[in-house]
Amino acid sequence: MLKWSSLALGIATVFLITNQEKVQAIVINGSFEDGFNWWTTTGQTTVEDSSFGVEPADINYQAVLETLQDETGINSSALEEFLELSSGDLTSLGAVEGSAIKQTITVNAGDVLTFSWNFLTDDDSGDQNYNDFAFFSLSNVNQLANTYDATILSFSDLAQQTGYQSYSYNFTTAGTYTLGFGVVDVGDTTVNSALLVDNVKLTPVPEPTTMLGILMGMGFGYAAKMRFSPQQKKAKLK
Ligand SMILES: [Ca+2]
Ligand SMILES: [Ca+2]
Ligand SMILES: [Ca+2]
Repeated sequence: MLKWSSLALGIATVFLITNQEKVQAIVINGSFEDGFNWWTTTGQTTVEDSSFGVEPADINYQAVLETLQDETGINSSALEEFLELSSGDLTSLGAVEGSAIKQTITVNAGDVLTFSWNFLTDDDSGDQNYNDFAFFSLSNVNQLANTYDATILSFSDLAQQTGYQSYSYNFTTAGTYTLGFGVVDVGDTTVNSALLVDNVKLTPVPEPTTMLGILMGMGFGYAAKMRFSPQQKKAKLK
């Protein structure tokens, strides 16, 4: 009886503290099985199954972002604005136009973002002036691959690919972020490249506050024991 009440108090304390401090860190529809619901898109973006010529990394569908074959694409300055980047983050890298998707996420320090990606290109000229690239963004641009990395033959409409790869990112600072994925034409607006994205996930990691909660819970439990122990002894004697 006594032990259970101490335990319940401890658990309640942990629950209260973790609930106050932690946010629910989640990417909704991160596998694109529900189209682009919960995502915002710009440029040429589609959700494709294996008939695209590449097997999705997770279940039946994957996001496909392309750099557009015509010259009416989303220019890089507009992409910077869309992804809430600083002016010049993409244009300074030679990016001319492209496509992107984004979702707002709220994370705790220690949460881990993981996703699968595959970069495809028709631009296998080996010319660094037209070195299209794919990236993901939080508050800055993180390049995933460029045309030199796409060394595997692709059976889609695009000639070369990197193949699906996994990426993992650890958040060191809690907060609300704009998570973006993009692909850009570099140097000119021609010769298509694509970024395939699938299985975007956030894995929560216990915070130090959880440990504090457990320790405080243990403290309360101990205090309760000290207070009620004599009464229990008395009850036992009766
Ligand atoms: Ca999927
Ligand atoms: Ca283009
Ligand atoms: Ca290009």
